[in-house]
Amino acid sequence: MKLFWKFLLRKNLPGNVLETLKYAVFGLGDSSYAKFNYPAKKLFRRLSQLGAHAACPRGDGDDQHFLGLDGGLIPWLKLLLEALSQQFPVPASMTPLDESVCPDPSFRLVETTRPSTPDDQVNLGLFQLIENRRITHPSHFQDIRHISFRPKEHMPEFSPGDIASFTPQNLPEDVDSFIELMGWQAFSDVFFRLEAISKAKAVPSFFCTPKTLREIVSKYVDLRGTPRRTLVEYLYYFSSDELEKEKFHEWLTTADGQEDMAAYLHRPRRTLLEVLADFRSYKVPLDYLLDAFAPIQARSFSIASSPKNECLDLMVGIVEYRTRLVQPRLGLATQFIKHMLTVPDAPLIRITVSRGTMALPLSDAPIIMVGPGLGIAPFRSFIQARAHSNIAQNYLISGCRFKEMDEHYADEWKKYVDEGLLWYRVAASRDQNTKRYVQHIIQENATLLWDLIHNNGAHVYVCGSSGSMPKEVMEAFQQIACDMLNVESGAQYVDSLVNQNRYQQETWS
Ligand code: 2AM
Repeated sequence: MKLFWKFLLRKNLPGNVLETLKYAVFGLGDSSYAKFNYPAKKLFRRLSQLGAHAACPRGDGDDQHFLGLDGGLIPWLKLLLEALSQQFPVPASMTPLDESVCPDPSFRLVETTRPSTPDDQVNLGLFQLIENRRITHPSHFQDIRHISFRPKEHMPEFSPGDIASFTPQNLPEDVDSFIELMGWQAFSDVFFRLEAISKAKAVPSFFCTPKTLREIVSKYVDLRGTPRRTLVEYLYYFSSDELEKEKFHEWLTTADGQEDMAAYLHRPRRTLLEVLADFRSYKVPLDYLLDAFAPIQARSFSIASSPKNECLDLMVGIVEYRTRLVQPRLGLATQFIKHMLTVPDAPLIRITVSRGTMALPLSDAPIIMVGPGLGIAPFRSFIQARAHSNIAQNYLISGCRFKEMDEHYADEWKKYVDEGLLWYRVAASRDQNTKRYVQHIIQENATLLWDLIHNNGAHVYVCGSSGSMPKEVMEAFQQIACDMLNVESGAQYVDSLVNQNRYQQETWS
């Protein structure tokens, strides 16, 4: 993408290459971020400036839409297909695709014998849980966990600011319910290997060794997620009851139907298990398992401990919320962490580490860390790592709701403060009548922070929820620059910090 973008910015683009180009752009993004679908917007505009012809208007996929990315994609695809079929009409000799005929499955599940070495015996990347402790007060509304794992072999290499990912598993009772709903009980303990039928699809690495159906369902099928539209397509193909079939058909093909489907499925966040329990006449053949059902996605968390420690720590917020359905919505990972990731019976889990977006400076320059709530997680890794090498000049500004309830790791910070390694301030937003936030602490300490940034080369890090916090924190730093430099706006100054990689942000929604 970078190369392509550089090419598009060239002053001397060869000839009129782009004047004959027809293009369409669909962005994938999340509107809770300030620069929502920025690359897609810029790309669309640049191509149009260069004389290329848009086949249809730009589409915006938005993770915040109640239908997920499909909310933008489905209407946009319709526009695109209409535009394309006008420009490239389908010859009369070709028969259009018959949507009522079920496509072949992409894979075949072939019965096989028990493998000689179950892959669980490969210890690399496997971790044993040693602690899963609630760190918010028992009467606080949020359940935030400190979770600690010890590697079976050795700690993978990582740097402070990096990310750990693991894939949660379904609860055994959920696995049983699913197998029963699908009528696949006879296969529960049979070993299967997966063969690709369609050349377009590769066998996922999870299936590298034979597994029982129970293990496949438990570790691969997302039973608690809201099903995708594809599931409804397969329920349509494989249901025998005319009324049920008609309903699925309407959901899939009409505008009113799509609204009905959203009201039933997406808005209340109905889970796959709940949906399957609501209908009775489907009989989905086992080979369609990977086509019809979505796989469990790995969850990523900022690593909250130093790479030099024996254990790898994470800070995890338990997700639980209500919709109009009677049962509260509990995420799959939440269930896994609450009920299966418990000492001493926790299964070994595979953890992979990857690069985060933030990294410590190479030098001993001061660091200013702004992390309300769970945003503090990567900073625990930063601080532990720097303390280990006796590097001082660590400035931490955190935020909680009530000091008694959710001021995370306060004792640990106190220890570092006493050792002279840490400057620590916390904004407790609800301990008084007026809200007190991290940006207030920044304002109150303007002289100190400015001296660190302007005269001592400090690096600034901001981590936390992507709502208005990152923007307001940046404005607080801009205001300091504006006041100290006596200029009209401090935006340019903070932009230059961003360009020097001295103002890094990691935010999520
Ligand atoms: P609140 O929920 O009381 O409004 C961690 O989530 C902390 O960040 C909470 O204390 C929360 O306060 C606070 N917070 C919420 N919105 C914020 C914002 N725009 N800027 C800074 N902190 C914010």
